[in-house]
Amino acid sequence: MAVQFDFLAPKGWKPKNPDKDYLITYLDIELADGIPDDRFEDAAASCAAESSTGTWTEVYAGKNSGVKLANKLRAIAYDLDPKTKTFKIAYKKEIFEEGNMSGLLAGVAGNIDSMKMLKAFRLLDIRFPESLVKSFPGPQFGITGVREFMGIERGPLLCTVPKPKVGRTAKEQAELAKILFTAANGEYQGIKDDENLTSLYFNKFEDRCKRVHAVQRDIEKKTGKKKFYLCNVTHSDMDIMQERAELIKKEGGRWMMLDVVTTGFAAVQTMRKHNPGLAIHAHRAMHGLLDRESGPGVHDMGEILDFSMSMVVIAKIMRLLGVDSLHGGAPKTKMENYEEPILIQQALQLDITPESHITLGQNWYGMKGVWHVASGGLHAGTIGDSITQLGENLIIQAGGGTLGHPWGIEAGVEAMVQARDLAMEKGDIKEWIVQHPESALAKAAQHWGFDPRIVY
Ligand code: CAP
Ligand code: MG
Repeated sequence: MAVQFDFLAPKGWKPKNPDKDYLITYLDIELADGIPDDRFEDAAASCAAESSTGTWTEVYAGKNSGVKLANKLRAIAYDLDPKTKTFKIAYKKEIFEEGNMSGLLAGVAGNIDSMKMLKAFRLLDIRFPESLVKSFPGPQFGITGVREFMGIERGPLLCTVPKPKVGRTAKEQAELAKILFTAANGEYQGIKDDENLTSLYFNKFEDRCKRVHAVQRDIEKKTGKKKFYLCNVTHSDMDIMQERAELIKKEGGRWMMLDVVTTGFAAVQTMRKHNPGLAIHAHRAMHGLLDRESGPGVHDMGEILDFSMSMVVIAKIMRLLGVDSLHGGAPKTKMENYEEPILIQQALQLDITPESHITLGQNWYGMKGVWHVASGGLHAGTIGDSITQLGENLIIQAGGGTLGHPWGIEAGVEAMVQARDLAMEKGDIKEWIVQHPESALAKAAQHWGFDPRIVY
């Protein structure tokens, strides 16, 4: 119950100059069983109260109570839609500390997702005002900076995660890197650690980092073609992560990989701050515990069942905190997408992200764009859709889809390169296969088809 201050806007009210003075959130809720629909306004006002300056009961309002400022800084619920139970909350920007994402989220997504009044809650989007956008570092390299150090002007970058996920020794992983970097006339760019490969007894971080980067340096020298290794520094000890990042730099690496959800927002911002000059690849392992919504209405404001925040919100946060690439979902992956991947791509890459029926849009004031990573059950028969739908500033990752090619690893690499180049030329894959029946791509399509193989 929102009390003491008025947290509900009059009908039709909209914030003036939102991008100058307000942070806006967009929420979708379901009222708890037994709470009648006519309490929706109260629920919206309570969300505004509990996430800004209010609480459940009237409190002392006399001398030194802070009530005057609390009233001035109170958040306002507006744009209420009783049919879809969606609404927006406008927060005065002064209620947030600039450059502090953890503090900000403790407000806008802190307690309200635990209120008894609700049985489901989804933070659909956050629109950040100019001052807050500019208070965060953003990507150090981004799309343009990575294209520069890779020496690649156009087209997606292709890479592979060794599969099995873990099991290779550091030496064996370096040998795989050699194959990936030399097959298909060296037209393949990268190798990536899996999200759960850190420093294990049979594959120590230091050993792996040295061996794979030695292969990278050697092949770059021989071929003149730049390669990349998304080397996983993930650890719950920030000092160890920093040491690992500095070893990558010392070994001539250009990227570090971070499991950004399991390490957390503070870790991402701190690694960006003390970055020894590496691009940051963000893996989102465990994001499903934050953004999974199993309700039928996740795409169209229908009924929701869970407590979650959208992947659009996570993508915006990661762009602000300064990652250079982020897994964002893609068409035809083995993983579930709760928002259309195009919405993630637009939040990661455009200078003006447009609004949509479930998002608020965003002005990025020139902040660099982030590579969208398409990954998860992809293979040469399906990557074309990612390029067609999401554009060319993509890192396309295929682990099983490359290493599982029936003719072997080199053929897997070749098929991926053929599929990428064909999609860049807007060619028709089925027609191309008819004309090239003996190709690695034809074999891949014969083996996996043109759709994702949903195995789990
Ligand atoms: C893909 C992957 C990636 C997922 C992450 C895996 O392997 O290495 O971690 O794609 O999901 O472990 O499953 P395959 P998302 O290429 O062999 O499927 O990109 O959705 O965050
Ligand atoms: Mg993985």
